[in-house]
Amino acid sequence: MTKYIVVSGGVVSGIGKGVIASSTGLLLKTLGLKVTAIKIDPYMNIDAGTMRPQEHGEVYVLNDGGEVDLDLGNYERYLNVTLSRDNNITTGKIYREVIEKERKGEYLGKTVQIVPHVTNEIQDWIERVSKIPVDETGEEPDVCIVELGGTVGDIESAPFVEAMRQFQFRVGHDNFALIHVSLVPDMHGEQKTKPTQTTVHSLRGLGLLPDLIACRLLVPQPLRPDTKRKISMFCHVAAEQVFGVHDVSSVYHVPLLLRSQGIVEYLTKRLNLDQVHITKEMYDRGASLTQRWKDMTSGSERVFDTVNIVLVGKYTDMKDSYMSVTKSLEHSAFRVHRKLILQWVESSDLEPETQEAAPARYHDAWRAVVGAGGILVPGGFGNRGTEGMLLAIKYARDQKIPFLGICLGFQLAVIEWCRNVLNISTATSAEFDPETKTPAVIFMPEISKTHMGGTMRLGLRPTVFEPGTETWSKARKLYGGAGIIWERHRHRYEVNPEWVGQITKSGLDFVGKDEKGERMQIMELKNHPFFMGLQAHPEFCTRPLNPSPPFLGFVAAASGSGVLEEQIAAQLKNFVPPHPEDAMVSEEELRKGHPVPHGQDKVLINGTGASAA
Ligand SMILES: *[C@@H]1O[C@H](CO)[C@@H](O)[C@H](O)[C@H]1NC(C)=O
Ligand SMILES: *[C@@H]1O[C@H](CO)[C@@H](O)[C@H](O)[C@H]1NC(C)=O
Ligand SMILES: CC(=O)N[C@H]1CO[C@H](CO)[C@@H](O)[C@@H]1O
Repeated sequence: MTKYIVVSGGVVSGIGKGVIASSTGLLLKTLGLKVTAIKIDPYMNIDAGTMRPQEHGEVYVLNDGGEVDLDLGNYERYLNVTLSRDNNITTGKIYREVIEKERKGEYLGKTVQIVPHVTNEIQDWIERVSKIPVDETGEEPDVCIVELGGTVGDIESAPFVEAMRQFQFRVGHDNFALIHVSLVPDMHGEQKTKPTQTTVHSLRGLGLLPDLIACRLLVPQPLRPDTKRKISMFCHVAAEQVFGVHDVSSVYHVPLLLRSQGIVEYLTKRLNLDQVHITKEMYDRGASLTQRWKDMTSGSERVFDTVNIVLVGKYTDMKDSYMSVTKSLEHSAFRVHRKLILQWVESSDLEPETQEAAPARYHDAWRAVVGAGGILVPGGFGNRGTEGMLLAIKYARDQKIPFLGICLGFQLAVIEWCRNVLNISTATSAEFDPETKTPAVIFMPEISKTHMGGTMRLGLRPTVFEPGTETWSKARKLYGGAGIIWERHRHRYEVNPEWVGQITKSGLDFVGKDEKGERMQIMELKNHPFFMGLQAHPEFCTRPLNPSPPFLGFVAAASGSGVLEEQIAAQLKNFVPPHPEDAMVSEEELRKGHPVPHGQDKVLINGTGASAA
């Protein structure tokens, strides 16, 4: 029987419910349990791809091409699992399912209502998805964390709260626990419990009893014993059921903070976790995870050397849209024992027009770029600000500063090369100028089997390294020397295959291509400390204990001499892909024309996203 831990929120959203939920999952993993996660987003969208990144942060892409909320990224990273688009439930998806059933006559003409039809659909969905294997064991998970987005009491979340109320009886008391995350405001040193009392009160009114109350304090001071007692008393729970989660130096400390307050013991008792069968192998794995996590967090505290990375992008004031990029840099910095100093530069600030309009901004932006240990140009949208990115790339190339280009950043590095090395001054992307006569980057959709016509290239795809690259390519070595690697993609535009000959001849190598050799996927410049670009989004597959290889290489190169060589040697020995075996297909199968993992070719690969590069 699967154990369910529902994590709900009260008072306000955005106080780190996702981190508390994924930290809880991680702690259970250290016991040797197999853990999966489901995120419920109580809004009507069916696909995160259609939402504006300014409003919602990053669009996170899954192996199966699902475009989801950045919270699923949190779970994949903490739990080292591979989730599917079904792990994310929105009101829109549930309603669509119910309406489709109604159209097919499955309700036998009865009146279709929120209760029971929508609430049943929610419960069925959770039960079904919680059983899908998500890790290298290929077995059903033991525990499923269900994070309920929004706050209890919202109109939007009402059907989900009711579904959870019923669900506790469906699966039984021993298999259902609820963690309620609440805010404890700190007003001039006084910790206020009233909001928590109110939200727990309304939770009870809706028929849900909290097993644990996680009190979030947005200050570095821990929850005081008297506050804890007060909450315990007024919320009718034992003191051991009240947890404090104050601000800690990094989110990676949150699991340790929760454990020190006894969450593992509590949940073990409450859910009878000691009766779950755990193999010796899983038990050992859990123990080693505990140790490695501790080493990572305590190691990061003793670090004094810094690595200075400049991210040249758009929406840089919406830092959430680069969540996975930031995480990849963070994980890499952990590995190389450096403190990450990340500076955000709005790319248009680097353009000559800004020099006239806002000279101070222009100079600040350039000062950051010039002082950078490494320059990163991530994925992005549309034309605005691309000239600034091109200037930053040229600077990195000329001045031999480590550079990493992701998706649009990769395409722009190729355009910069065509303009400034091949002297094709009008070289550009068909995305910016559909009429251009000199397209270095063209529209090149993927032909979908299930969908008529071309669609966005979305989801896990292989990259095959060119023969001979094993001797010199940094990218290949960072991936442990593998011949084929797998990363997630999300794009419609590609390097123009007709230009590849002259680009390669002039010295920029495409070391990795798709399985047919038609799409350019990894570029690298020899005679440069580190100059690499990827069409894929490797940031979606980074793990705290297994940083994304290109990011690791980039951060290592930016950390000073010798560090990259050290990391390459370590990767050649130890690199493990973050994907379970069956997410990837063998070389022979690729040759026989299986460009996407089994099962996934049947999935609707329907990019609804905005004009992603
Ligand atoms: C591009 O122009 C530069 C400077 O005029 C010249 O040195 C270089 O050879 C040219 N490159 C090509 C590929 O024509
Ligand atoms: C993470 O998952 C991958 C694939 O499922 C597995 O090969 C790897 O060993 C896991 N890593 C850790 C640290 O558990
Ligand atoms: C099994 C199932 O219901 N899958 C759905 C998950 O959500 C996506 C996107 O809304 C649907 O396309 C699937 O049918």
